[in-house]
Amino acid sequence: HPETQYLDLMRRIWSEGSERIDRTGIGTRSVFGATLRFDLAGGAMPLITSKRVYWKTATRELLWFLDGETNIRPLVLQGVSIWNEWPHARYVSETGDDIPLEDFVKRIANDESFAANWGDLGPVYGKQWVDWPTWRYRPDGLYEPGEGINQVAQVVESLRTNPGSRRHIIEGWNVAQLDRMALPPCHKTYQFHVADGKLNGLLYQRSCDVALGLPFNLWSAALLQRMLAQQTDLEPGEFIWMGGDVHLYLNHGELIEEQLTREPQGRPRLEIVRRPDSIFDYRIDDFSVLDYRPLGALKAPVAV
Ligand code: UFP
Repeated sequence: HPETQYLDLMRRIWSEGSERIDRTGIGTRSVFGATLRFDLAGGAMPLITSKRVYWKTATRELLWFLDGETNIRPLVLQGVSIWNEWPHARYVSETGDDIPLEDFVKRIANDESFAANWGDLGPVYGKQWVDWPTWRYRPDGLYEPGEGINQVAQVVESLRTNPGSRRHIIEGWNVAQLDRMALPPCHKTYQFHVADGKLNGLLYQRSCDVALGLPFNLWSAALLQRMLAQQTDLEPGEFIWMGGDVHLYLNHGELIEEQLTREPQGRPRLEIVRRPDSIFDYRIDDFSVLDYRPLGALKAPVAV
């Protein structure tokens, strides 16, 4: 079963990873460099079944990236809470107002100008993917903003017109803007490859929380690949995931020990029920997951 790769990686890190203090202070066991491969033929998806993964949440996040959004408000309004901790932490530390997370999120939902001030994550994925900032010289020697670059649109175009290219890349790692991002991109580089009428995809993830992050990251990357394949009239091929610092947090032990007793459950498939006119026109209802009968959800605290 393809998911065995995920469980084996988890097991190996938990038993052999080097223990180290990380940025969050929680501590991790970590290995450096790991690869997972999944065949997406026939609608197969790397959707973890040994616990329930909220693939609709991950899908809403991906659609939010494609909208060029970097403010958590549109996610909050859809009940997606995955990015809430970061703006909350910034608000508390910058204002000294010790408002509970739940109340902060309510305020983001109900107060548009509060959300504009405090809900933004900086120029994270959405900004870089579809509006990578550029600058140009003016005749007087000063800079002015140039037109943003839509990398996603460019990749769709290059897949269509120049499939053999080795430059089908979507990059999140804008070195000049890292210091303004709530979190520098983890799933930072996507590369696509066309061979034999199939679209292959590769994600390089510099830092990976295997228990909580990776199930989402696998789903989202494979979903993006499926959407691109549909838009470019290619069959989905192989999806390859490569991780740099691949780790488990020491406070995720209970989740890990439980998940490692479990077996993968069946082969979920994704059907895209509509073919939108562009990569930017997908909606949550376009995606239907079949044969997904996971074991129960497993909860653990996210490291901020
Ligand atoms: N992380 C993921 N996947 C993501 C995401 C974050 O695994 O999509 F946004 C985890 C990796 C790491 C932490 O544990 O979040 C980021 O911390 P750092 O920037 O110090 O690597």
